[in-house]
Amino acid sequence: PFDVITFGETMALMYPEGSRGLGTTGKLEQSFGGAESNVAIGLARLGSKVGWFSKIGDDPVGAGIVKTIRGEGVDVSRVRTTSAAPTGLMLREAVRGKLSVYYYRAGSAASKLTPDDLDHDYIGQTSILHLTGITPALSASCRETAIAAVASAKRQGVKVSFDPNLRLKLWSIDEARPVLLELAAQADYFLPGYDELKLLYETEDEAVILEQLRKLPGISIVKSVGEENWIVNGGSVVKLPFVKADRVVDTVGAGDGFCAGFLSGISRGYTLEQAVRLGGLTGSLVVQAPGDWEALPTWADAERLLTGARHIER
Ligand code: KDG
Repeated sequence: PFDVITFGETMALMYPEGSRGLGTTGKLEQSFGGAESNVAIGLARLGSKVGWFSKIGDDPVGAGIVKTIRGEGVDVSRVRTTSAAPTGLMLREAVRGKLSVYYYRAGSAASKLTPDDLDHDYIGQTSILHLTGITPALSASCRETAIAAVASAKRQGVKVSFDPNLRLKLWSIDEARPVLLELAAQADYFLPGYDELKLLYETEDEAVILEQLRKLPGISIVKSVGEENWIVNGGSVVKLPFVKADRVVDTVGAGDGFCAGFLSGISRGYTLEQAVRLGGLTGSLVVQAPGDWEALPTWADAERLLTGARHIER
């Protein structure tokens, strides 16, 4: 049995060191990233039993991604490989403090996921299925796959966790809105960022946003409402302090780090508030190093930070 199973596209990631832009020649660092595998790695490091699946190309990049994710302790037994399309790629630069991501993923292997790639028995083996709004943005068949996976989870009594992860480079807000709101309505745990809610609900008005969240059947955990994170559960709203990072190097992956900590807390039987605190901590650690998942903590690290235990250098 698994605590969490998740699925979605993971791509090679390449970026120049420091503040050199991509429009010049020079060396690139190589890594990979994908919202759902970032969450899976975070969960595995925190000690949860987790599975991730996707479709990768029959290429060294795809094989390397799967090997590393397996090495992190994530079950990858349901990953599919296709020779009909390559593993996707993203490039990133941070020029004068401004981060930009460039996707080379149209027609990628993961965009070819179809509902037939779902192993329903596998989905039935987890307590929580986690997905993000990136998957339905990738292709019509990915959208069908996301919807079919949620239906499968619901049929089998598996809880659904959903992070909208709105990516406006993949689809317009008008295309995204109905799909993401429908998935939010299906979720037991809806994990949006506050800025995403403003776009989804077409308002800057906090009271209106709260009203919309209250109507959802599941629990909403809202990240980064200014200096707060919110837990909205029907009539109840709990506002917790946002955990500030000591230093910020690369903000990408913070939301996934939060989801990993939160879901790990839920799997440990934490209260919602405790789980949100753990999520805040893990999210704040991810941003302190380059890469989308590399700085995710182990359970030992997280526990030391949560309890303020002293680090013995030697
Ligand atoms: O949340 C971080 C992800 O956005 C990143 O790892 C890459 O999955 C990714 C995407 O589609 O942008």
